[in-house]
Amino acid sequence: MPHDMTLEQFFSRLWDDYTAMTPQASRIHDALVADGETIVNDHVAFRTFDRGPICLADLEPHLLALGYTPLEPYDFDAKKLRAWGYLPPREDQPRVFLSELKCSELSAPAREIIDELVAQIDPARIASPEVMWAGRLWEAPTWEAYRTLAEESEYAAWLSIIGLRANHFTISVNHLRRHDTLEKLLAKVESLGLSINASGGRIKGSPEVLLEQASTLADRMPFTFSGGRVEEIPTCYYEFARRYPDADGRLYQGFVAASADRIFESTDARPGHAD
Ligand code: OOG
Ligand code: NI
Repeated sequence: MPHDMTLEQFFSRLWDDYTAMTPQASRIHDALVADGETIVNDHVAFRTFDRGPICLADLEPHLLALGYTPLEPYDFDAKKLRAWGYLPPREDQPRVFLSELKCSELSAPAREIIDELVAQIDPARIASPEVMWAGRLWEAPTWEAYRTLAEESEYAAWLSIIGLRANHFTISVNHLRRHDTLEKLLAKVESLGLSINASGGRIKGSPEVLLEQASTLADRMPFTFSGGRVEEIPTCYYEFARRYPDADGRLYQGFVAASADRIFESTDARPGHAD
């Protein structure tokens, strides 16, 4: 799927869409820049359903066309998710984490709701890399359908209303000068009045697993469901990551499944109430 979008154009468009959904990200970004920091992205993440034409294998060609290399797969049994990590063609560009929901593991009613959403997708939309920030490719679901999905999968419910876009960008703590530990950075984020995802602890991972991560709780905005009901829903969040060198002195490049499992919960409708 060759296309002529440069990496810079891709991430600039992705960032614009993301910050429109996630005003807290601009606030954090700008506050750090005001402190003299240079922001480098560690990674960005996308979510999708494992259903054509938007399953992981259908979206991956856009990453490959940008020069990305698949690194390794991850599995999240309890959350019914699988994912791949990708390495960028240049070190100054973000890694990518792309996950998909294993729809066949949901109940028949939940599967039917997802099938109805996915059936509305115009397959022509998938041909352009812009699909990666296309948002919903289907009509808004009803509140009842959203709740049915949420009972089985917060991820499914979130995806049904937010659609395809970066669900977070991640600041590389390694590249910060003043806020050079997760705790210092989290204190700064909290000083802006923003909340941290505490599921599994504020800081997930450790130097021993070569990766420490933390994230905000997703921003919230009113959403009009099909039928007219308006409810406040979680949108997207910001993540912070600090990588450590391995035994060969090479900075760890992968993700850590046990930590990722908790970071997913940054978009839970009722944070802290997850399984
Ligand atoms: C992805 C959660 C996992 C990480 O860095 O491990 C993750 C998501 O919320 O879709 O971002
Ligand atoms: Ni992440």
